[in-house]
Amino acid sequence: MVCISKGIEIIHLSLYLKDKKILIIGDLHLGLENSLIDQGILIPKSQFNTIKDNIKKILKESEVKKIIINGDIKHEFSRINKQEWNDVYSLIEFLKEYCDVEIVIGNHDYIMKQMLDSKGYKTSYFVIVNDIIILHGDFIPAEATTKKIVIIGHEHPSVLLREGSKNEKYKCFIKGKWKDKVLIVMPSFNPLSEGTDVLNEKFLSPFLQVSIENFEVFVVGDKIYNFGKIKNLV
Ligand SMILES: [Mn+2]
Repeated sequence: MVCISKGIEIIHLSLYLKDKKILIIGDLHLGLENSLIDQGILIPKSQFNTIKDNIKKILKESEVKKIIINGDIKHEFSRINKQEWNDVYSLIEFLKEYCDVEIVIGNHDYIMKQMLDSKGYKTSYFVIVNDIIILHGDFIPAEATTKKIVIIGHEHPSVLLREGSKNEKYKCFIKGKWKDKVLIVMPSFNPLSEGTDVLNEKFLSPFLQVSIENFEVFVVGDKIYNFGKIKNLV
C-alpha cells in the first residue's frame, strides 16, 4: 500500500479513501474482450473472472464500505449487447454483496445510464467526498473547481519500460497539478487494456491539456513503485 496523497492509498489498480473506507476503481470496460474477438484477436474469455478475482483480493485486504466505479463500466460506445449487460449486471450485484456501489457515468456509459437507473443503481456524473471530487474526466463540471483534489480515470495511463531488449507496458497512476488542485489520474482496472503511454502519447482529457512533466508516476507492478517526475523518465 502506498499513499499517493493525504488519506488516499493506492491498492493494486484502485484508490482507497481511508477515512470513509471508500474504494475507487476505474475504466472496467466490460465487453472489451468481445470487441477484440470481433476484430479477430484471439484471446481467452477470462476478463470478467479476472476482474472479479482482483476486486475480491482488494476487498479481503481492506475494509470497504463503498465502491465507486469511476466511469466506463462498459466498453462499446454505441450499443449494448446482451453479454455486456449481463457482465455489468452481475458485477454490480456481486459488489453489492460486499458494500454500497455508486457508478460514475463515463463517456462509454451514456447509453447505459437509463438501464442502470431503472435497476435502482446509484449513478452520477461526479461524487464528492469531503474535499475530493471523483469523476471520469471526459468533461469538466463546474464543481471540479471547488474541491482540493480531483480524481479522474478516462486516460488509462501506463508507462513503457525497457528491460534489456524487452519492452513492457505497466499501468500507472499519475499525480500533478490542475489549476491549484491536486489531480490524480487512475489506470484502467481491465487487464486487457494496455493504456496510454504517459511518455509518448497525447491525452484526451480536458484536465490534461497542460504540461505533465512535473507529474509524479506511480507504477503498478508486483507492488507500487514511485518513479518520481515524468520529466526525469524521458
Ligand atoms: Mn472514458
